[in-house]
Amino acid sequence: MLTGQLRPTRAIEEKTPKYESAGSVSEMADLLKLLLCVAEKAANVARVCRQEASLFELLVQEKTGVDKNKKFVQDFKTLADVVIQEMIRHDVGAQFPEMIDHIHGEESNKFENGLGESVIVTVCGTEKETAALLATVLDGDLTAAGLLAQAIHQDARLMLTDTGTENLHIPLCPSNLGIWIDPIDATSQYIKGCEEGAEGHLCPSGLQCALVLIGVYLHATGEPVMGVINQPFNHKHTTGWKGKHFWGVSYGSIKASSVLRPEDRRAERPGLSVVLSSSEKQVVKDALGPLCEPDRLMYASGAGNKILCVILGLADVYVLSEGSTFKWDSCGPHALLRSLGGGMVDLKKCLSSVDSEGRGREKGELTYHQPNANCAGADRWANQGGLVAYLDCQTLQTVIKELKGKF
Ligand code: 2IP
Ligand code: CA
Repeated sequence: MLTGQLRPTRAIEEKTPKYESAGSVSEMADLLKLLLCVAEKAANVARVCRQEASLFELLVQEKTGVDKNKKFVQDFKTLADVVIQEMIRHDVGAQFPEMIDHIHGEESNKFENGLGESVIVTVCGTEKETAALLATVLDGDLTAAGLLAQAIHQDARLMLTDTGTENLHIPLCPSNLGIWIDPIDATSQYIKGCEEGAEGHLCPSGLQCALVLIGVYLHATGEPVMGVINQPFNHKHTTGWKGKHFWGVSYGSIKASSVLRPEDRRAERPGLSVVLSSSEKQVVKDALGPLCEPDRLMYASGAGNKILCVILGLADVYVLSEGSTFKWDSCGPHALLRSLGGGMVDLKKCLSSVDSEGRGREKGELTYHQPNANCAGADRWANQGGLVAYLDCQTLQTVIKELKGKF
């Protein structure tokens, strides 16, 4: 069974907004539990795709020459992503029908097979029907389709029993919420499948970087209020890979999380630890390097993985100067950061709103409800101005002050 350090709190204080519309406050605890269960089922699908030979072959297959033309237009890894996303949409929609039109993800569920036929990949009423549908985009591979359908049709509610979320009371109504899903973040690390990292340490690359990310936001303001992260490959057991999950809730003064806020080590370690993408600009590396303790300017794969490093205190801050992440990458982990008193800002906005001391009124927290104007496709939902993920406002200020005017 998966574990997480549970620290659910349920203070509903004066600053907490009033309940938004009719319904039961325990609905939100039910939603969180469901999201934890579907994320666990998603993690299981991700593990099954690597464990079962017939799926694994498809996953790592490099299609070349004639074979490439004969096979499906999209890759199996895209299909695995789509299947997981649709499974989450299906399971959440079954329990919360009012949310079904507001569940968004990275992938489109429209698939083309080698015959040029368009197929909408979805979860059907029965395992048999889903297997038949998947076979049409898997070039008639009934074994692979059957294995996937079996994993998809497991009862999510049985996946996790004790989530520690039962006593949460959050005055929100599901019909006022939207969901962002990243079925598997750091897909390239998932495909490569290197077994490198150790639990409790920052993982620069490898299977541990692959994460299932689910975030819930308010339609009205775009504020992230609930986040679930599932790490399908947390550590290896004699019986195979075991996962781990993390959750957080932040709404007004209600803050609850499965993670304990990391201790403030600034007194004993005055320098910072910063995690960046290996493709980060040299000017950013040069600016942040001198702020760091020796060897604490670090690089890691996966946007979600880097934010998780901040959540767990393995890095003080994650800085990204490019618009290469999307709402589905950041929404869930952002809610977790907020549940611990931190946050995630748009780097460009933050830089333009502060003075040379890094002080300013508007931090520019990322929001999740509005697409970028004049953009098409995935770019509509890019975090265009880059981002900074932090737990401590002082750290954010230090970083922003250093980067101001540098690029
Ligand atoms: C990717 C993935 C990449 C990340 C990129 C994300 O998502 O997390 O690793 O780049 O920003 O969009 P980097 O590792 O350089 O931070 P996906 O794997 O889902 O495409
Ligand atoms: Ca991603």
